[in-house]
Amino acid sequence: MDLWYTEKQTENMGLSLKVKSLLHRETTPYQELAVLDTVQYGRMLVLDGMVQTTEKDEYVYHEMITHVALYTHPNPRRVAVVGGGDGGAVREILKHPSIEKVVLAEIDEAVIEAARRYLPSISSALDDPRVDIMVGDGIAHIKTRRDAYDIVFVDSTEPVGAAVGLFSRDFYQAIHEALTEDGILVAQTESPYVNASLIEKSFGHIRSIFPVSRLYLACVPTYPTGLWSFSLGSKKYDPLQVDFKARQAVPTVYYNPDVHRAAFALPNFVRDLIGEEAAR
Ligand code: AG3
Repeated sequence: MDLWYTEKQTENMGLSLKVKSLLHRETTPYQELAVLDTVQYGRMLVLDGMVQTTEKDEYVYHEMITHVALYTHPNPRRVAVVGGGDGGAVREILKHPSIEKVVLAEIDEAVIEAARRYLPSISSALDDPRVDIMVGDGIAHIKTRRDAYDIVFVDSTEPVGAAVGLFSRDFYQAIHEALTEDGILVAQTESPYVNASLIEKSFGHIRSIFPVSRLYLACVPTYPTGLWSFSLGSKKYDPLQVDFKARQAVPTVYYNPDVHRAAFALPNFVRDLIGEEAAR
């Protein structure tokens, strides 16, 4: 008998994956958590019915949410990840030799535990001595910091439940204050096909706060529509002016300097979304 899991991504569209087994399921204080073993993508973390990451395609999202800013900043030493309890972003960040401290602010301890137990290839770096795990409200944590981080990554779930505040102007402003004078913010901002208004709003907030703001894209097979956006706000450095020759390459599966540059090439409908007046 075949077992299938379907994420109903919108009212009219879904992603269906053939399931080998259900490894874990629990209701945490924040959400419903499940780990499924799928034929196509290996083990997969699902929160409130939404696919967060899979063993086989996680590298795209985790490399792209991290390395773009990590290469844009000439010497990233102290960084924070808000959300990201699976540890994938932390693993990528620690590939950069300049990193001294990564603070992971995850609200739901059960996500960290499930990742440690069922997704070791993603969570392996959580035990690194440079990582400080802070289980609690990332917004509250960021609001207590001043001039503390070179980069803040917002590796959130969709804007529902506890994550709504992670897309607000207020939070981006607090990140601006928690960053050093040449700091950078990167936030995952969903699909331009089905979350256009979220991108418009979130990117608009970031643009109104940071002197340099850029939207970039990556192809994540298991997320709704497969096309995913990231919003970057920077106090000083422009991600389009990176001197890659001055930097050592880190081992990656998706990211490289050409992909870095190409990720900022936006289709016209995405340009329109963020009101970018570029030559056509
Ligand atoms: N965060 C973004 C996942 C959004 C997926 N949405 C969905 N499946 N409807 C992923 C966190 C990984 N560290």
